[in-house]
Amino acid sequence: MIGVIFGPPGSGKGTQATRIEKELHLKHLSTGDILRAEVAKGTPIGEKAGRLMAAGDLVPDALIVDIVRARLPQAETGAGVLLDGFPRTLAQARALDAMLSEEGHRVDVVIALVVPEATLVDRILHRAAVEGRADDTRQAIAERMHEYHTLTAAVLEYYKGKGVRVEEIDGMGDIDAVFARVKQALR
Ligand code: B4P
Repeated sequence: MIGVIFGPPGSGKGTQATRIEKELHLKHLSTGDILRAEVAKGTPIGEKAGRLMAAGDLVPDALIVDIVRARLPQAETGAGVLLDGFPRTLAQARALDAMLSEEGHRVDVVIALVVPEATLVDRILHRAAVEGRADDTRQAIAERMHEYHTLTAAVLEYYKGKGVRVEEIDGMGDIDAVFARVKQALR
């Protein structure tokens, strides 16, 4: 099973994906986590990505696609994979389809978390106070929202147009309440 967890910044993709991995045993593959690990290690990828991420910009498609291509086969050996934060552009979605179709696979389901923008900003600012993530500043948040609307939102329409099962989930309420809805949709 290949799933995608989708939504705007701060919608709880990473939060829910962690729960899904633990309880439903889908391997969680988060491009955001991978990039932050590269930044922390100070690799050439991290140096390039870190500047863009801190400004709230997406990193280049080619770099992200290489990262996913290198990790997907290993992730696919278990019960299934849950992609978190990828694909974030139409080019990434097409590249993912090409990668999967080489092995006779496809995206089976997209879980799309729906949360109003004011709540997204509140959540991210709350995280900023707790974790101090470089891209959780007001300016970077505004840029991340802009990138989401101009580049990422279209990915959902792309999957709907291809007839992939898209489950739009109310992402409001506490983490357990959202997870209960996600589980129901994945059943
Ligand atoms: P991500 O790591 O994907 O970050 P995100 O969209 O902000 O996070 P997410 O939606 O997972 O929110 P979370 O669960 O943490 O990307 C970061 C950056 O990496 C991007 O801006 C980009 O630069 C780069 N990048 C990553 N993938 C890329 C790609 N494919 N192409 C190009 N660039 C890419 O939740 C947020 C907060 O809300 C947390 O503090 C959480 O505790 C809280 N929260 C969650 N659910 C809640 C709930 N129900 N109630 C209250 N709070 C909740």
